[in-house]
Order: sequence, then structure tokens, then C-alpha cells
Amino acid sequence: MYYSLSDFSDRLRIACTAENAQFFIVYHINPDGDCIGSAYALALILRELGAKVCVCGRDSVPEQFRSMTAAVSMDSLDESAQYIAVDCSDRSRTGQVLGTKQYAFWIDHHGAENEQAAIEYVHPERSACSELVLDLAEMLGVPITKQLADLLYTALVTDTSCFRTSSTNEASFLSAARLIQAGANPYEIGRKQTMIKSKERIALESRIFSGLHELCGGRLITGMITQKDLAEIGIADQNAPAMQNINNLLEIIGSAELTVMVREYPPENPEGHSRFAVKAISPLYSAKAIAKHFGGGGHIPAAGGFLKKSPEETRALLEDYCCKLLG
Ligand SMILES: [Mn+2]
Repeated sequence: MYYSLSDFSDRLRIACTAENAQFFIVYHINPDGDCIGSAYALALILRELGAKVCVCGRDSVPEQFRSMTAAVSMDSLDESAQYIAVDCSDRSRTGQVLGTKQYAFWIDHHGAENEQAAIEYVHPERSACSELVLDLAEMLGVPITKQLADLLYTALVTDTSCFRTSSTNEASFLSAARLIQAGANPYEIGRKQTMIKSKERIALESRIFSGLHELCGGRLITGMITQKDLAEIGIADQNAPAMQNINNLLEIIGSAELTVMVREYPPENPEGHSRFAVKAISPLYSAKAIAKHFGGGGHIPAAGGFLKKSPEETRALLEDYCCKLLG
């Protein structure tokens, strides 16, 4: 059930001050800056309130965030620990990393159709989950240290691609201002997380552009990244730093109304070996509805999912469907 900020904070405070309070904080599969920054910041906040904490996720923390997360120590927890999910639209995004136990708390800015936990703080209109964690810290009276501000600002800047996504709004900037006031350095974090490109990233981008499909008079742009591309360039896997925000790359084509990026995963990937990411640049279309048609999910402007098909087949299916939509 959705709770207001003050009711959610009250419940969290009560849970944290109980005897032997312990929390597993779970971030989503294929982690990004938002889920990582939000989860580790929440760990610091709950610890400040007296709880033991341990952050976990199915996939390890991407390299570009490790200098921040390594500074947050983890406690060892026992069976009585409660679960909190951050930045997960629904249970499938947790990767069932802790089995099937019920989650006590849920903090997210996507919004699932069904209830995911008894106590939820969910605001789909917010541009990053870290904004919700910041609200909570302030409501709980936890001081925003530079360490917290760096984690939360990194989350905000990566989820909004430096305040350029369609989800960016007044609240994003108000959150950013509070975090900068608390010591986050916008130039350092912005440059590190969104400007610098590795040699591997530059090679990957040029490969994607050389294999670009421009359809429906340029209104639909699709790109594809195969396992062979990754191997030849020397990118370890789909979670490597060179892959961050790669789904946004196709937006630089001015005529694009819809973009689709298809990424091949190893055949043993449980969700399927082709991941697709749809972006609706024109407000006339819903990426969420397109992804849903293929069993995926997400936001109206950006959504995706997995198919148990080859990347070529996945690309063709998405192209066919999107072309029909564009008419
Ligand atoms: Mn997010």
C-alpha cells in the first residue's frame, strides 16, 4: 500500500529503532547508478537510525560506482532481517536474490500495477529513486553528509542523464540543489558519470552507428549490440562500465520519434538472451505500452524487457511492431 512520506518515515523509524533491527536493502538486476546510489545511501540512513544493514543485488556493483560503495561497510544479518527494495518496479526486478520472502518496505519511482510490499513509498513522477531517499533522510532528520550527498547525486545525475531525460522536472533540480548544498560536486560527478568515455565505449558507439537502421523515414531508429561486438571490443559483459546508458545513444538522431536498442546476452541468461530497450521521444507514443506488448515494462518514455529470441529476430519483431504504430 502506498504511504505518504511522513507515514512511511514513521514506519521506517519504528522498524529501525526496534530491538535487533536488521535490513537487507535490495537493488535491481542489471544495476544502474540510481539503484546503487539509492541503496547504499539508504543503508547509511538506516544505520544512522540504529539498524544493522546489508545491501545486496543479483549482479555486482558496476565498476564506476565502486569507489563510493566500497566506503559503506556491511553488517552480517540473521534470519530475522527485513527486506527493503529500492528502484525496483516489481518483484521480478529484484532477481529473487533473497528467495521468495515478503518485502516489508518498497521505495520506487516506477510504480507497479500490484502491491509489492505492505509499506510502499512510490512516486512515479519523480526522476530518480534517490530523490525519494533524500526526502526520507530529511523527514527522518538524518544529516545529509557529503558521503550521502555524493551517493544520491550520482544516482540522480545518472538516472536523468545529467538532467536531460523526459523525466527531469522541477523536483529533480530542487533535489540536486539540496545535494549540492550538502557537498556533492556537480562538475566532478557529472563529468565522471556522464561525460568521460572509455576507448571501449567509443569503439562500441561507432559500431552501433555503423549498424544503425533508420526506418519510417527516420522516425524509428534501431541499434544492436551482439556478444561478438562485446568480445571484439574487449567489453566484459552487458554490465561493464562501457555499457552504462547505452540505450540513450540513438536519441542523438534528430528525426527519431521511437528508438529501440537490442542487446544480446549470453544464451544462459535466465530472462532470455535478447534485451530490448524502447525510448519514446515523441509524447505521442508509449515505450511502456510497446515493452508491455513484448512482456516487458518500465516508464512511458523509456521501457524494455527480454525475449528468448536471437537479437536479429528481436530487432525485426520490434521494428515491425513500431513501424505499424508509427503508421
Ligand atoms: Mn531509477
